Amino acid sequence: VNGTAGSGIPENVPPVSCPLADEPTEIASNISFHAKYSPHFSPFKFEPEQAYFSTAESVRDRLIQQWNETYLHYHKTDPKQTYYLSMEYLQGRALTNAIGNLEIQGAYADALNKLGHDLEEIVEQEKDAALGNGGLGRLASCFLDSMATLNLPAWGYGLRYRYGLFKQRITKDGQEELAEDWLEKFSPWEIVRHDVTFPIRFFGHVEVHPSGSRKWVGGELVQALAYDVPIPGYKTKNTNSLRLWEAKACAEDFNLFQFNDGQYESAGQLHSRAQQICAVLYPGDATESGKLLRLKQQFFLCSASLQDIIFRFKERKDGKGSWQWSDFPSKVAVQLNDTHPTLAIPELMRLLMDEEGLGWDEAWDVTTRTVAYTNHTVLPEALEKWSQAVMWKLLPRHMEIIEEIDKRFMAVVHTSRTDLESKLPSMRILDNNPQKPVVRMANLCVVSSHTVNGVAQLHSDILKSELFADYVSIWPKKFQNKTNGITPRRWLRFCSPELSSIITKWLKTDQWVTNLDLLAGLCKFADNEDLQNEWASAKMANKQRLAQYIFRVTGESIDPNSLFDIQVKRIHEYKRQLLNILGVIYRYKKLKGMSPEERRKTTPRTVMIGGKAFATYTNAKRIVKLVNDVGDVVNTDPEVNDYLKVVFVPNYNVSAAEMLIPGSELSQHISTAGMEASGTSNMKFALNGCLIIGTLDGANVEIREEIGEDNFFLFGATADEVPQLRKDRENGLFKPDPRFEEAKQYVRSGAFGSYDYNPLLDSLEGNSGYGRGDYFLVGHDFPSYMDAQARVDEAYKDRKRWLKMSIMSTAGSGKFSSDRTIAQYAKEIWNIEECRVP
Ligand code: GPQ
Repeated sequence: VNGTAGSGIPENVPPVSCPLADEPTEIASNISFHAKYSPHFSPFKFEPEQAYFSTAESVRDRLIQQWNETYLHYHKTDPKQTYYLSMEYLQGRALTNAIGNLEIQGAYADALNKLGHDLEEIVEQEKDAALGNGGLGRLASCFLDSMATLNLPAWGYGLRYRYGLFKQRITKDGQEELAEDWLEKFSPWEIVRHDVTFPIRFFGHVEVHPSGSRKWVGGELVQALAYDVPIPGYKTKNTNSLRLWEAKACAEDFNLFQFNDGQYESAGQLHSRAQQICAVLYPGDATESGKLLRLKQQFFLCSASLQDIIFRFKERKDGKGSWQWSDFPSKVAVQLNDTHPTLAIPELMRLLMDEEGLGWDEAWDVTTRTVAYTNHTVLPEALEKWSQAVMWKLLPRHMEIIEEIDKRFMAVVHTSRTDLESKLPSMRILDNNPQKPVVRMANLCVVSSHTVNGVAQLHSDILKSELFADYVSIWPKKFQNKTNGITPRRWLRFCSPELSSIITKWLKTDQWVTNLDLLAGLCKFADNEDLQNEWASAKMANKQRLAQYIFRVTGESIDPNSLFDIQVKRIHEYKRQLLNILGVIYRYKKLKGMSPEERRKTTPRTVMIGGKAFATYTNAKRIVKLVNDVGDVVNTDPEVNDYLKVVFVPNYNVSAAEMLIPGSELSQHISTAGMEASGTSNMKFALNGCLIIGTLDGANVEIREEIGEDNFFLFGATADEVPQLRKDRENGLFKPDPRFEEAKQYVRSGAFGSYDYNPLLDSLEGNSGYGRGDYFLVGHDFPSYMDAQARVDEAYKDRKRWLKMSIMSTAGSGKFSSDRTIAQYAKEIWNIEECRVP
């Protein structure tokens, strides 16, 4: 097991002593050992790239040691374990995080100096592992960090995409997408487990035996092969795993006869088909083949992970007396990260019934006591629905099982809840609309999970009162809230060492890194002049570092004395980057109309906007283009550019966030109320002493409660007002603010170039309908947004007041540690406990 002594290696062979010294000289020899004997590059070259890979391999030696100890300890103790199933992980870089968590940062920096390198430069060599799109994927990665730090026996399961999230390049036409080759060289953070493989079936048919038992046979088989990524906890030996599956064809699938006959393509057909499965994160689903591939990916993750989970359940029980399937839920918790891994439900049912011989009732009892589901959105277009026809073709046995679950659910309502009969058509799992029969994955999750949770209080309330309201009366205790969180290690301790030292100094402890509530201790110093000065100088250092970064990636010089105002997140109409840029446009127009004297009285600002637009999302791409066009005009306008700069930050990713967030002073979280389930960057910004301008949406509500309403720039409609505002609009009752009209008109006039922005602006006009009639209420919220921005400008002029607000933001961020979130999942959903490696 894991190649560890004590699990297969004969006792009389002494274990290899691993060179895990803490002295910089010894670390330097270990790094140079790897440079010499890990055969990735030609010898005699030790440039930053080689230095990075050898350093990573040297750190990995330590991780493997801890990892094996963790594995053995869990094996011995046999606690209940959690398996987190997610189609996405946004891990970012691993080196700084690993040496930070192991507390060997200083020694490694010294060692690299001895070798003629600089740690800060070396860490920049690493490519981001971007196996996710945005918030949901980054949340999964923060959760892994907290699970290890809290010594919880908990694993992540995901897919090893060959190409992660695309790389964004900005051209004169706007966003261009390029393949992101994170494995171009190789990743030192993954270890292939050649002994961990499972067969995965697609297509085929169901065979019925005379006994009545059913079996899925035929079709095509591919192998799932495990790659493990170590997840070290902070200041603990516990090192968990993120297991990523890769798809491989079986050797016998290669048709040597055809190949030797010169038919090269058909000879390797099954191989290339297997490779497609993990080729890219989120294959475009505009075509039928794209949809089928995405469904294959989801099933591949679920089937491989569940076969592995069942294998381990049986394995660790071996030799420890008898075990029963009914024990499974007391040893295994499976968490579904949104509906993407829903197929885990029918797959677990299938494995239990068809492979292990359980009856329906027993299998259903085990499944429903094992699986829990997290919902991350209420946007109707993001609720997954799979065509029944496609499902019957790809997964015939699973469709039988889903039909049976649906039938039994209906029977329960028919017999015991006649009051809900009229709701049944929308509550059912199958939507048998003859035009387009589909499976509603969220409904399948709600019916089959023991717990369903939302990701912020407001979102969880909306789930209970709207999306899942009809189910609440059947299972009132099933629904919970787990407000999201972020790891304070990556998002403060490591990305802002300057601010971290100040916090440690004033709190007289560094315990806040694992007990974030201690930050509240800063409140009583918020007015203290010494703290304020130290705080300001750390912020300034971070702003300068950010300014250099912006210069490097855009060529634009920005002034660290201006207010740094940042909005970075996926580009989406509901997140309203358009509201931001229209506000900027209005500000620009006013500045242009001012006398030089008046301009000097304004608060100089640098507005940074960054984020990726989904490749086929036209309006999102238009927004990216507009921000760039506005930047081109404003930044080259000598009348104005001392007072306003607009920068589009290209290729926003985890590493860019680690640079942007510490250098921010104001950040925008301005979604239409009720539409952002939680948001998590809002928490990262607040933790770093950045003030928020925002709506009462998602976790903003709780952030404002924690840091105090005086320290939050609030504007906009509330979630309860939104439906009525949309109705008013349909009834022609909306009266636009003249400032809003002026901003739009300015764009239409061609002030920002000849690109046709009319279709984008038209989405803000009219009276009704999604994408028309200003569904996202940009026009409604514009005046209150501009008023809030005016309050920001005023507050920034008062340095003392601003610094106090900044300190209060950090001080009030304790609740938003993912350690708190994960401790709640562990206790209230998974029922697992700490299992600390001695
Ligand atoms: N989210 Cl359903 C994603 O990033 N991707 C998705 O597919 C779905 C949700 C986000 C959501 O929009 C944010 O409000 C949350 O903060 C985030 O998930 C994590 O819960």
